[in-house]
Amino acid sequence: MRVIPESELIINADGSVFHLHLKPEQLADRVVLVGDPDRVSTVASYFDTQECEVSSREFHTITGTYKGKRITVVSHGIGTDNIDIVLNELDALANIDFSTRTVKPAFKQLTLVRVGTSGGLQPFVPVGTYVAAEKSIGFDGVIYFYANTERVRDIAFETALKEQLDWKLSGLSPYVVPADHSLIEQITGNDIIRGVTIAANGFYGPQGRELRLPLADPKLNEKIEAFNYNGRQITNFEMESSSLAGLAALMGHRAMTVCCIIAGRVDKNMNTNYKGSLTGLIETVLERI
Ligand code: R1P
Repeated sequence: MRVIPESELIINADGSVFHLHLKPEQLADRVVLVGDPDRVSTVASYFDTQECEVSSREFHTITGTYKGKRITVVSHGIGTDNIDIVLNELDALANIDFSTRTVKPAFKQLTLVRVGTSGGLQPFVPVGTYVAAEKSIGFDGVIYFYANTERVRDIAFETALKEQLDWKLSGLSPYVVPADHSLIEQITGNDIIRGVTIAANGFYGPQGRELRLPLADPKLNEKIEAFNYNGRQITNFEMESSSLAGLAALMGHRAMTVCCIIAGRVDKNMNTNYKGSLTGLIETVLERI
């Protein structure tokens, strides 16, 4: 059996995993992911009991129970590259024996729901709407570093996307990954729209925001808004859903992202006072996870 070297799976002196600083016994099977470390305390404020709280860099974790369900809430910071760290370390906590550094014989499946904020790209997802990423489009490249991504990607959707967007940004090839279907069914009621979410690899240029630097393709957002593949339109921009859906699917975990729309990118409006609508989404996810 392969023993994973110390440089590949880094375990701290206290027996915790490198970045998250969590120990295997501190992780629940149900995981709520949020970007902002402060939002972890907001989620945990709904817990009936709290068993541990750990902070390391942007990764803030609380494990506790909500109506008898053991749940871990962890912050991942911003960006798909952070999701690579969080997903690999959560998976290691669940599926690697830290004492022998070998993969455990029985696979433990995690259920991972990211609750985020997002910019809307269509009139039917105004500020205040909740949108689940039934499919995620990755402008990042995280999953390309792993083998056999074809088995989790929607290649036909990718082809339509590159054609309709007349994709010309050199060195980048957007990928498309569906979220876990059973989890979408479980979490998404009539109060959550099923959408197609772009996970951009930046907040400004990669989402078509022009401050001082001109954009390589100034028409890209217009083309994104006009995109239509078998009746599916692109609903929103955020920055993590693609690598979350992709890595979780490759690993065998159930994962999805659901976001509260806090900015209307078409109408150019913004709700800076979005915390109320976000707590509504947090409560919904805690009930349904
Ligand atoms: C950018 O401001 C951040 O907000 C969105 C983006 O995905 C990115 O992480 O989500 P969160 O509110 O979950 O962090």
